[in-house]
Amino acid sequence: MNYLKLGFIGIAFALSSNTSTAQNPIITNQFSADPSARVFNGRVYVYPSHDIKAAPGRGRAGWFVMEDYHVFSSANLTEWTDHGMIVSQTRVPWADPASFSMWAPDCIFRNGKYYFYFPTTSKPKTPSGRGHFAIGVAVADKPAGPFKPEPAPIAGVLGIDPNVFTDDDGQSYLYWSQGNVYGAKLKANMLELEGEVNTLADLPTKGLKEGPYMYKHKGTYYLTYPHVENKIERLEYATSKSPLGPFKFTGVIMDENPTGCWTNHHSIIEFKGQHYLFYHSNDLSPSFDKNRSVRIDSLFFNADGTIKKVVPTLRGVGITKATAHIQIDRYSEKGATATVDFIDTAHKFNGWKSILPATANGWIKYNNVQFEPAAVKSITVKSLSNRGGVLEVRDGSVKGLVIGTVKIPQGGTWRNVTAQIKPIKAGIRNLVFVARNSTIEVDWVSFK
Ligand code: FUB
Repeated sequence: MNYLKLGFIGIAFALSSNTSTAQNPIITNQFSADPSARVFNGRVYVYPSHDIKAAPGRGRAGWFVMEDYHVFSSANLTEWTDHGMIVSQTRVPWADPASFSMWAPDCIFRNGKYYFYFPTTSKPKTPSGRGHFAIGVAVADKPAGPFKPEPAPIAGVLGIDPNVFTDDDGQSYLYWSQGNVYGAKLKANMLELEGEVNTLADLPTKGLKEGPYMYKHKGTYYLTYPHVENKIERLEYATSKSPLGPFKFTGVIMDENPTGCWTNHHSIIEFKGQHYLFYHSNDLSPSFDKNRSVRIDSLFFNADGTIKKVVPTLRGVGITKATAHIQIDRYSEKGATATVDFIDTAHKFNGWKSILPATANGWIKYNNVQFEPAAVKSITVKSLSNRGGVLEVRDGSVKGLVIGTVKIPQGGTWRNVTAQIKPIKAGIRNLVFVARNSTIEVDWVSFK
């Protein structure tokens, strides 16, 4: 990919808060990409890039357009709070304020402060000149800011996609990319390089590599990175016994995105004993892959230290409360004739619906729904059915016990239909939804 050197940026204020429940993608109020996930104070914070649509005077049509960053957090990986904009291209002293090139960031806690690293285009040195990608730092006392950008970018670093890793001995490292992948020690102040820049050796030489993310697991250093082995990026990893290599190519974490989204960019965390891969696809913009959306799926290490390939899902991760609006279009499994579409193709941020035909394999399954000890007595389904139908809710499998039968009246408009259900024991259940009589469209279901 020929990344243009555009310019830009800004600061950080925690603005309005906005919490919503989501599966994949996890952020549905805006486009988001390049997620850097971190665990701070028992919560997961995600620092993504923020794609927007180009408009006259706002970025370049057909390319990445990115003017600021938001931060999001969650205690359970399903309910996400948007803490608002934290850094913008107009508030970084050294950045070109009109370059719309605030690409993949990272954030790390050190010395009692939160250091937010971001690439953007520097101000051109002459009126007719061009800036270049540099990496800046903004510092905060809290993970959601306010962040104050440093007056100048990190000296000696040209490139994109910063990632910071602190080893067990307290030494921090900065990784970034620009054709190759680079790594260097950081001084304790986290704002300057200490010593030389290393080109990380023994990675694939053919095809773009970018977005490095260092992860240490059981004494091994995993340099993980997107790489174009074929036509678009896939996520790979190389391992070493040292944070600056040499590395040995070890495997693929995630294959190329089936939607054709050209980029992928990721991070890995361990949270409450489980590893997670944060990555992106283009769920909310299927026909333009520079308007992306962040996803999460579980990641597992094999006993020999290799990583099991992660298969992208819509269900994503986490337990969904029975009383939430359960978006069954983010399914765990489905029969061949069940489909998913946008509720309103002109307004994709309104989300998706499931379309369940009354055929043998028109079912959809949604796993890991938490029913609390206080018994739920009814289910409400936001649905429509042009010819009228019956929605069966089954426990566990397509042939499982029917726990609810909801008569969906004939009509082409969405309505909330409530029906009594059989008693359900407290615990985590997998639910299957089956249409009878005719096709039923479902926006969400919820128990009460
Ligand atoms: O988001 C802009 C660029 O696309 C990132 O910096 C790359 O890693 C790729 O995801």
